[in-house]
Amino acid sequence: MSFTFAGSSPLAAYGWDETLENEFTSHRAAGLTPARVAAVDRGLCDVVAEDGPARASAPASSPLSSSDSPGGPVAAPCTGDWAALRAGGPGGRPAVAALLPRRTAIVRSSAARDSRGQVLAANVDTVAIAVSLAARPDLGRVERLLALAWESGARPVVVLTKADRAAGTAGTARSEVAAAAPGVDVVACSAATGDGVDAVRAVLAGTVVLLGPSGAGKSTLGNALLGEDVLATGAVREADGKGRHTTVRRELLPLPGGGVLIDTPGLRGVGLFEASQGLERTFADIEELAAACRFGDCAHDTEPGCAVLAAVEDGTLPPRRLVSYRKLLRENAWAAARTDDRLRAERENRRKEITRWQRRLYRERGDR
Ligand SMILES: Nc1nc2c(ncn2[C@@H]2O[C@H](COP(=O)(O)OP(=O)(O)O)[C@@H](O)[C@H]2O)c(=O)[nH]1
Ligand SMILES: [Mg+2]
Ligand SMILES: [Zn+2]
Repeated sequence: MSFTFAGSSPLAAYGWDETLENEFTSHRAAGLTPARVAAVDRGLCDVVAEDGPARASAPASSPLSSSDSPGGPVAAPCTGDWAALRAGGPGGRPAVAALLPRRTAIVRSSAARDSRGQVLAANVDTVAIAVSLAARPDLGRVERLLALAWESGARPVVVLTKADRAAGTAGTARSEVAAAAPGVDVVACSAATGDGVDAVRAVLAGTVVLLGPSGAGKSTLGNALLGEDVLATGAVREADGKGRHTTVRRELLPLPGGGVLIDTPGLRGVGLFEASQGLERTFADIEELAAACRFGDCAHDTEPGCAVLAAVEDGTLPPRRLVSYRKLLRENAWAAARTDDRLRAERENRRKEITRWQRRLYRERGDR
């Protein structure tokens, strides 16, 4: 293999660049080849390799824990990862031998009862949060997804979908969403009529992931951006019958004007996972106000001289937003405490193991 110039790599359309090529040097030397992971299910993953799409075997999917180094040997591949493939793995398939370090990772708290994070997608540059204008926007969900997006290291944008169904409420919805998303581009479009799709295109860069609830119009917008109907949409799903929405399949496709699109199935609950910085960005307006509170540890509750409460009172800060901020902070702290408990338990187990090992060692010495 001799794709030493990244621009000439067949993976360039999938985001392969010079920096990645450099990071891959030792893998090349070891006879491995790069591939981007499109979807993962049950120990196998769909990848796009230099010679085209392939199905590769992957290490058992253990969710990434906070203590694992991202991209380290224990991390299971996820959509968007750059993998190093070894030819002729189990079953004659290529095998994922290593992952390149993740530039960004969208992590939510896993549905499982353990306290680990689950990586939804890796190496994402833009998180497009889809909000349907056909209903009243769920601002709390927007804020939750914004926190997840900011925390990942990617840049969030909000896409208001189905503008053709907004029925005169688009303006209100738009300003409400904008107030819930300070510093974030908010763009309205209709994939049905094509209105605003160019404006959406203009705020997307690099690898883009579409996030939002099922039915928000993500796949339909994805098809509009791709210029062809390749993603299964709601209508298709209904015709297909049940089951499709239960898959965790994610698609990764090159966009015509450059960049890569990752479509995701609707996410039911998205729990925050170690998202303190993401919350700070999401609620930058409140954080800024808080700097002017009389007390440094003001909880913006009943304290005198609270600048946040003053802003609520004079109408500059919607009370809903303060409630949402508190709720998400609490949830994040709770998840962090769970993680701490787990780490403590792991440390304790390790300590016990070492003690056992030492006892055995002493016993063996004593036997001699
Ligand atoms: N009127 C209208 N309907 C849309 C638009 N975009 C999507 N839909 C419909 O909304 C439903 C859900 O769309 P889909 O793209 O599958 O949503 P997803 O679950 O977020 O991927 C489908 O019936 C689409 O036809 C739009 O711009 N206008
Ligand atoms: Mg969809
Ligand atoms: Zn305060």
